Parts: sequence; structure tokens; C-alpha cells
Amino acid sequence: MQRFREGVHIRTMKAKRKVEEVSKEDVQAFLKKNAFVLFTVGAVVVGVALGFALRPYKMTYREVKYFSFPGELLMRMLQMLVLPLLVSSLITGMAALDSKASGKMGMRAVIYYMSTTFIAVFVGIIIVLIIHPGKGSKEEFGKQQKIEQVSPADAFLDLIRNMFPPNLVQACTQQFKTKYGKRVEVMESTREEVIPVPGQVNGVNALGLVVFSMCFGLIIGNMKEQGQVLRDFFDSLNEAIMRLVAIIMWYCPIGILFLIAGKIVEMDDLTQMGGQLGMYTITVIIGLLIHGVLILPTLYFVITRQNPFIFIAGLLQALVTALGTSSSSATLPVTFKCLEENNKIDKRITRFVLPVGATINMDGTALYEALAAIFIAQVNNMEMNFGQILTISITATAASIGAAGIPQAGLVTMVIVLTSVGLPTDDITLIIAVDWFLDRLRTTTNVLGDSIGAGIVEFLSRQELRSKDVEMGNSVLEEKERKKPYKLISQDSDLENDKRAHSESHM
Ligand code: 7O9
Repeated sequence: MQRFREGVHIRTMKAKRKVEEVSKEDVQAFLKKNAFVLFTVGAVVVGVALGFALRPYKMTYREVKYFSFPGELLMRMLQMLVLPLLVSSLITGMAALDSKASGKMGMRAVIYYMSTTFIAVFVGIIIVLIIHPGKGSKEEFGKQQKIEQVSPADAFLDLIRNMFPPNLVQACTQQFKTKYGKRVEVMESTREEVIPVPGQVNGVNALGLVVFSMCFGLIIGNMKEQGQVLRDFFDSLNEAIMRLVAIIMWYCPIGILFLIAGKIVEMDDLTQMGGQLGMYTITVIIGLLIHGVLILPTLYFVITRQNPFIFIAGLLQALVTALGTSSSSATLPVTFKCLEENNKIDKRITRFVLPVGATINMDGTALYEALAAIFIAQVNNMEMNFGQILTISITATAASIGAAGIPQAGLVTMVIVLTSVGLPTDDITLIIAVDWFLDRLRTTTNVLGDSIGAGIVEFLSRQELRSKDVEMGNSVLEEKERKKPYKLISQDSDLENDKRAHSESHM
């Protein structure tokens, strides 16, 4: 008995010491990590301040371009990594799972994408109907330009065509886009007919690469020993790219600073902005905030029972990068790093969910397009009935899903949403003045939606992940883990695990 008590005493002392050790290291690591996040957030603040401070100097266009050069470099570096990262992560992500597990996970991801996009559209519509920013007339706006007409049918076919690129190398640089030609028919009377002809535009065909990589990964995952070389190759490629990401992330604060400062120096005078456009901007901001700060975190909490704001704190770097670059594809490398390293999301999940999310899940964009369409109706004093609002919500959802597959999507998808309910497409030019700004906020919402999706899918797929671990004989530890209730491994629970492992090892 005495010896037993001593044993217990020694054990607790050891455990305590262990806890202290870990917490000291943890605090240091925490500070180091947070210092970096502080840098990045500080870069936004300094960028905004510097931008406004330089505005009175009225730089020429050329000078502004020179000034934002360090920002341009960041964009180029991030984009450089997107292609190999997308391909290698999707292939290894699919290869690591058998078709049953990936089917289930894919189902969960798709259900999450669809439902959050629909919720986003719903929020946008409700907010714009409540605030009604489009009071007054169109005369308040300045000049209006013509917008090129697009055929929704051709855009849809282009989307499907882009899913199957005939040339993989070309798919890395170009997308298919239907152009229009004239054909003269000489019969009794000469007739001229406009016909669709094949054409290409510059831009990564993300959809085609995603489809190919997923199929390829699934195949080599089922190839047993014969596929091992390829699996190892892409796994190694992915690891190498992630190490490059870690290096480039050091440059992020400076790049973001100049991207933001440059944009602020470049922007038009805000005081000339009409009241309607100002109200419109505020409406979009409120809509995006409700979706990003209220709805998505609530959804995360309801499903996983974890604190969503701790999760979001781990993502800060990615969110700031999205704000700076206004491109969720360029942010993809940083999103990967944040989720895997700060939030400890399983690599098999991020590799599989994030690239697909960046390509088809755009909550912010869906919210924006629906809201903008109704705003344009309001400016034209057109009342939308329920059927039209339903049409807008469906087309806005579809537009956000298909955006990456539709060439020059930005304007084109907006045109499609407007034409679906007979709104004047030229009115898009009314809101173009603030688009650069709202694009940044939408992109941040998009990245947040993708990341929270990864967290939720991981939680829902924990069983499959674990049984896969056991099957592969990954580690004995995982076998033990199975008995414990699931826990997101955050800083504290790491400690918990340590403690538990420690005491278990003495039992
Ligand atoms: C916003 F998978 C990737 F990473 F390789 C990938 C590459 C390219 C994913 C997507 C794309 C792509 O082309 N995306 C795309 C997105 C193309 C056109 C329009 C949009 C919509 O962009 C958003 C918006 O404007 O609302 C936003 N800027 O999330 O990047």
C-alpha cells in the first residue's frame, strides 16, 4: 500500500513536471506562431494606413504599379505553387482512401457545399430585401457602359467541356470558351447566321485538372503495389511544395502590405460615391459578416461541439491572405498550411476537400451575386415576385459552383443571373466601381467556408479515418485513440493527450 502510494505520488509529480515542460514549450511556440500572425494582421493595418497616407500625392498609374510591385511578386509566388499543389494534393488525397471512404467523404463535402451556398444566397436575399439599398433612381449613377451579351446555354456547355480537357498541358494555361462567328447561307434569299465557334481564353482550367486528378488518384489508389511508385511520387511532390509554401509564407506580410496599400492608392475617390452605392456596399458587408461570423461558426459548433473561434483564429493568416490577394485559388497554399499546422486537420481531409472547395464552393460569391441582382432590380424600380427571387437564388448558386469552369467568370456569371430574370445587364457597370473592394471580402468568406468545411468533414469522417489507420497498421497509438471520444487536437487537448498517454503508460 505504502509503495503503491509512493508510486502514485511519483507518477503525479512526473506528470506535473511533464505538464510544466510542455506548457513552457507550448507558450514559446504559441508566441512564435502568434507573432507571425500579428505580423500579417499588422501588415493589413500598415498597408491601409500607408495607402491613405500616400493618396494625397496623386501618383500616376505607372508609379502606383511600381509601388505595388512587392505585392505583385507575392501573387506570382503563390500562384506558382497552386498548380502543382492542386494536382499533387488531390491525387494523393484520393489515393489514400478507398473508393467507399472517399465516396462517403465526397458526399459529406458536397452536401456541406450545397447547403452553405444555399444559406449564403438566402442570407444575401433577406438582407437586401430588408435594407433595400436601391431606393431612388438610376440617375444618381454616372455613365453606363455596354456589357457583352453571353448565351447561358453556351456558358453551361463550356463549363461541361472544361471538365474534360483534351490537352492536359493546355489545361494548365487555357480554358475553352465559345466565340461567335458568322455564316452566310446562300439560298433563295441570303441569310446570315451567328454560329458558335470554338475558342480559348487564358486562365487555369481548374475544373478540368480537378476532374482528372481525382480520377487519376482514385485509380492509382486501387493499383496495389503497381501504383506505389506513383503514390510515393505525388506524396513526395506534395511534401516538397508544402515546404516551399512554408518559405513563401515569410514573405506574406510584406506582400500583403503592398498589395493593400497599392490598391488603396489606386482606388477612385470615395466621397464621390453615391448614396445608393454606399448603402449597397454596406449591405454586402453585413450579409458577408452574418454568413461568416454568425452562420458558419454556428454550424461548426452545432456539428463538432468545438469552439469555432479557436478554429478561425488558426486560419487568420489564410483569411488575411485572401483579403490581400482577392483570389481564393492563390490563397490555397496558405489555407493548406493553416489547416494542417494550426488546426491539425488530417492531411487526407485537407488534400481532398480544399482543392475541390476552392474550385466549386464559393459562399461569398453566391451571396454577392444574388444580392447584386436584387439590388439592380431595386435600382430599376422593378418588383421581384417570389418566382423570380427563387430563380435568382438557383442561378446564383449554380454560378458560384460553375465559376471556375466558366471562362472570364467574373462578369459572365453575373450576366447569366441577371438575364435569367430579365434584368438589364448593362446595369452591372453601376456596381463595378466597388467590385474590387467587395471581391476581397467575398474571397475571405469563400476561404472561410472552405476551411470550416474541412473541419466539419473531418469530424464527420473520423470513424472512416480511424478504421483506415488501423487497417493500414499506421500506429498502435491510433488503435488506442479509438476508444477515446473524438477530440479536435488543439493546443490544450494536445496537453491532455500527453497527460493521458503518460499516466496510461504507467498503469
Ligand atoms: C475568389 F483549384 C485551384 F486552386 F487550382 C483553382 C484555380 C483557379 C481554383 C479556382 C480557380 C478559378 O479560376 N477560380 C475562379 C473564381 C475563376 C473565376 C471567378 C472566380 C470567382 O472568384 C471569387 C469572386 O470573384 O467572387 C473570388 N475572387 O474566391 O477567388
